[in-house]
Amino acid sequence: MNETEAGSLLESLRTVFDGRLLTDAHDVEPFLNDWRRRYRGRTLAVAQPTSTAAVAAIVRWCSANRVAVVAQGGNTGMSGAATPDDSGRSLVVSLTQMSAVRAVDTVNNTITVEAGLTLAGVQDAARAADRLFPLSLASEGSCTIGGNLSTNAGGCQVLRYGNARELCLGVEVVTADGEVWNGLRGLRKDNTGYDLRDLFVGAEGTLGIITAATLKLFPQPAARLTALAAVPSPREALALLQIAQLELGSSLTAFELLSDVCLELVAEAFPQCQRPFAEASPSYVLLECSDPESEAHASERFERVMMQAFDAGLATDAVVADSIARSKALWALRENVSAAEAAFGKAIKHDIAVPISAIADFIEATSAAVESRFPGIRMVVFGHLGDGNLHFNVASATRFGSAQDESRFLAMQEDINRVVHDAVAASGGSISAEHGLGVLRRDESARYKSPVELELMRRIKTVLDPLGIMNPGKVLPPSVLG
Ligand code: FAD
Ligand code: 2HG
Ligand code: ZN
Repeated sequence: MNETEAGSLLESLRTVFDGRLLTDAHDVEPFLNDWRRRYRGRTLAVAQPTSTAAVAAIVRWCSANRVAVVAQGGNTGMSGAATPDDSGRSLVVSLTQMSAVRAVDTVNNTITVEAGLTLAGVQDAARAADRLFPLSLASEGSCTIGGNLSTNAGGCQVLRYGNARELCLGVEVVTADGEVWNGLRGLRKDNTGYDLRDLFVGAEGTLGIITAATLKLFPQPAARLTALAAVPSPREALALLQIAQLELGSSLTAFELLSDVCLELVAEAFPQCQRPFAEASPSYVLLECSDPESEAHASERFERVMMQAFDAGLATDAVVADSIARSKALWALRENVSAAEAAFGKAIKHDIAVPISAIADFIEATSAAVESRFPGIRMVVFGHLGDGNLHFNVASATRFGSAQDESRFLAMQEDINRVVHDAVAASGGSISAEHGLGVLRRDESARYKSPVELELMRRIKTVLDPLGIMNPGKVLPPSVLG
């Protein structure tokens, strides 16, 4: 699009939206790249509405002028879904100025918030009402609840509380033709036909814009205990999971796997975050127990788990955090893995789910297959073992010496994906457990879905967004949309 056309479109947009509109190249820059800096796009401008009515007016204008709408929250997504394409005929609609807490109901145990509130903001508002909002991601200081719902984010507490979809009772949405659907129901039971809420959750902004949500709240646990156990391999980690689930039941709120490479990267990038053991171990498990009674009760139960693990030779060492500071330090080892990996250079990421029973075999066989076929790489394997979700990332074994080195490495992505994703499909798994498809996994996903599933998705997309203006190029490939 040339400058004159862009100028007259912006002038026209101004007649329906008098709020904050960023057009200066410097101001717009942060909205044009994804967190991993794998994608870059262009935009007409960045609109920052402060009300649902303003979002609706903007989308109506986009629909009338055939301008694409790219909703953006904290821009922390891992699949390039919030980055506009390079046509320049997209408007980024940033929701971050819509961050009000609309209501807290401690009897119904619900909170209603605007989409641009950060996840940490939702957690804080819940805490202020003596409740827990359990969704928990390392990006929680920047990601927004609208982005969490639109990606159906997972994180470190899914084992006990479920993913974003399971925590959401209702949504308010601006549809692709600029209508407002108020679906902010705080009901645990509602069987009145097709579940529209669940269409918008996980849609990555391709069906509408979520402007507010009603979410479930839980009681705050009386105590939280965190431990890091050194284990010989993921197989022992899996056996430890079974013991922990039997002993702790629903008090087991996190069960995260880390390979030693992950801790090596974290220690290098964050010198204050060192392994708490004298000797390195091939793998580690980070466990969290949220106890409804007391810290003493939690400790007792945790001790039983660890004694059984040592007796059965499943764990070789363990530390239990005896203070909030120590617990935070253990969590930092886990939460800093992505940032440490990124500091080392770009990685080829896989966000896979397989049945938990298949996970140890999957890690062993698929790591060996990738390592033997692609010399010069190293596996960075970590994730939410308790949910059967691994970040099965492939990084370069050495730092990139030049941009060409990096491109050569990234050029292996398709071949590496084939090995990993074929193994996932053979295990009955999913190639995106929690990060969504965006552009990164759009074509990969279409490859593994059945024609019937793709056709149903195509029909949903074309009915809800007949002009194809909602985040085009994401989730479904053009070959499917026709
Ligand atoms: P954005 O990145 O801005 O957008 C993501 C997608 O949602 C895009 O398709 C966008 O168009 C759409 N969108 C955003 N807001 C709206 C809206 N209001 N209405 C409609 N569509 C919208 N993810 C996990 O699942 N688990 C993790 O453990 C996890 N850990 C992470 C750790 C780090 C360090 C980082 C950087 C990311 C991590 N993520 C994780 C990924 C990311 O934080 C999540 O996907 C998060 O849910 C994205 O929220 P956001 O507000 O940043 O969304
Ligand atoms: C996590 O679990 C996130 O830390 C990010 O989902 C995973 O960086 C990744 O691959
Ligand atoms: Zn994750």
